[in-house]
Amino acid sequence: MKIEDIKVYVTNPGRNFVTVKVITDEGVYGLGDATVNGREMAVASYLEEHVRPCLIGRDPHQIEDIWQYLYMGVYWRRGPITMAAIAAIDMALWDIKGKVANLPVYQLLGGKCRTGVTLYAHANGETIEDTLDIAEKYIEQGFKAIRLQTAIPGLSETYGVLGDRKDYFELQGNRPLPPEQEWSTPKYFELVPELFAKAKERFGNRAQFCHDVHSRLTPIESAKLGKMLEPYNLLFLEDASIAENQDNYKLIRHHTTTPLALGETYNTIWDCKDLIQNQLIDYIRAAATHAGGITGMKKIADFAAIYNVRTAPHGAPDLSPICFAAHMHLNISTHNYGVQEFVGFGNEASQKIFKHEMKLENGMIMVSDAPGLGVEFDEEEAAKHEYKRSYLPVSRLEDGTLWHW
Ligand code: GCO
Ligand code: MG
Repeated sequence: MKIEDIKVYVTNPGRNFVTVKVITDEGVYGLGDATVNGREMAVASYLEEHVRPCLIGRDPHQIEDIWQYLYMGVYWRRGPITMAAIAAIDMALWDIKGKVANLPVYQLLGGKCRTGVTLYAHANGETIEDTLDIAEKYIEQGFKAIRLQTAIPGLSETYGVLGDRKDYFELQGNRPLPPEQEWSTPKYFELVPELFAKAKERFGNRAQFCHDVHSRLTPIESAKLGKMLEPYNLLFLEDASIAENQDNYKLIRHHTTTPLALGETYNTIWDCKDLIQNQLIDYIRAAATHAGGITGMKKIADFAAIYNVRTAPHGAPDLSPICFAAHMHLNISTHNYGVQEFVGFGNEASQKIFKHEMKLENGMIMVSDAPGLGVEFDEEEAAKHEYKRSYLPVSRLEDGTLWHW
């Protein structure tokens, strides 16, 4: 079997997705997700110009060798664009292998370790009351874990909280220039402990809660927040501080027992090596699309297992259903899997493009037994939704100082 062609599609059913199709000379093809939010055309061009010509004629079954060829074999290793391109090819090759074997990918990864994949849902509200009302609906549907985010009083807009102004799926879907948002740690600190105190009061232990700081705090502020939230037994506190300097997490860890999660922007095992090895985090949030596909994720998960770190893959709307499916196969077959972020299956237009049989039951995904990854991509539907340049917002302190993502 040989790789005959590689096609790259950029489509915007409300937000941009980059999809790769690896076609073989035997008619079997595989799909992969290469979406890097706000940098979609960079990955598409990397794939078309720098990856496609090198892979035509190769044996698609040699997944590890092709992974190393694109990673170790190039002078410019790592980085989000390269690793998303590798990821998409890798997912497509696993998809092909599964289709040829007539087995779902999780069977090739070792088979099921659990009956279903536990998810956490998002409750994003304008007020604490709104947030908890949304959380209640998820608890009634059977979700056991929920992320709580509330708009910060006194700031014009809080990242990720849109009330009913816009669907979360389309958040940042069509912003041709980066919008700007404010940040204030003192205002945030007034709100967050109260949010979790009220959640605990209202729900007791009917569900576990987590929270995403989107790296807006300094290490000492993160340590303080972790301490303030200890009485509420969070599932985890995510991206409290940026960890370019991984020593930041030594300081945070030293001060708090609130579990810490990090790594949705990480691209390789090297980005999280020190954090995992020094047991400075509890959950690694790497995603298949951004950390080298199924092969890259397996390397990270196996390394994390020996340090008691569990996986909690990123599941924001900017990862396509192909990435989500790849996560399902990994999550069901990885012993040190923790929890999967879930924001729904996308809007109607997206569901017409990406078709699958993943079933949501009681806050869990029942993984599809379809051969390969189990996702179909409708090229005609995709062609109806053209790429639109779009950016995430930029964050500034109230005095105009540019601030962390
Ligand atoms: C998450 C992420 C998202 C990101 C988004 C950026 O945990 O789901 O932090 O909220 O903002 O993926 O593209
Ligand atoms: Mg996050």
